Amino acid sequence: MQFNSVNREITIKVVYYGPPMSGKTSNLHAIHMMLNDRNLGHLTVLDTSDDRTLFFDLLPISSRLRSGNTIKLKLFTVPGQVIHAATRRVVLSGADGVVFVADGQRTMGRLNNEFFRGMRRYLADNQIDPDDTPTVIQFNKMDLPDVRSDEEIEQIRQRGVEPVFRAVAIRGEGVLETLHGMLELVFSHLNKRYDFNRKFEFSSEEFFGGLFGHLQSKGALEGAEK
Ligand SMILES: Nc1nc2c(ncn2[C@@H]2O[C@H](COP(=O)(O)OP(=O)(O)OP(=O)(O)O)[C@@H](O)[C@H]2O)c(=O)[nH]1
Ligand SMILES: [Mg+2]
Repeated sequence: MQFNSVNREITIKVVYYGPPMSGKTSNLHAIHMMLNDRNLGHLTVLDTSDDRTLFFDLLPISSRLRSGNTIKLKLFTVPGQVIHAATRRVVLSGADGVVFVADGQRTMGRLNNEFFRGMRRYLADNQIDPDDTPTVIQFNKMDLPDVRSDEEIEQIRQRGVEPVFRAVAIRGEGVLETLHGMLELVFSHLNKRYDFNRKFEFSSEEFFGGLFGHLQSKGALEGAEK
């Protein structure tokens, strides 16, 4: 987290991390489609001609609070291709939270695990304690055949400490729920660590209402509290 006292802007960095082609960039596209224009900045996608992320993608989202402070979320993705390992490490620097986008297909289990371990190692390389970093897991591509069953996902949820979400990012399903879950963790973490709510006159009702309120009224975020 960074606080700029001149323009009273609090910047929070969230990184979408995961194996190749798991749908990290698709999450950002879906968020860009669904959130209010007034909150959204420019979506920067740095990819190759075949849509593989080359360095990172970035979507800034901002929300101005009644207190006069502005919360600026910077959502980044890492490139999943094996050759871009060094870039993944750089993109994780300064991360306040990680959305781990796993590929829900059964054949991808080993790669998901490998990337999850890599993500923890790279956080540590950046002097960030992986055990003290808000992390949520999203199983994406759940529309495909031979994906993990509900029971398997439930077992994964019970074995770990991270909240787990299911998604079909290309249809936007589960994407905002995942983001909402991530931000809840990030804010409670910042609050514990820095007494964030009091110092910045932060109210999660105000923040989440401003960002997601128009969707809740449409029912698009049903189940987000789970
Ligand atoms: N069927 C299905 N395809 C998806 C889904 N999400 C993403 N895809 C497809 O999977 C491919 C990769 O998606 P990206 O979002 O570019 O994946 P990425 O994780 O950013 O990939 P890298 O940047 O190369 O690591 C694209 O062809 C997407 O259309 C999904 O939920 N279901
Ligand atoms: Mg990508």
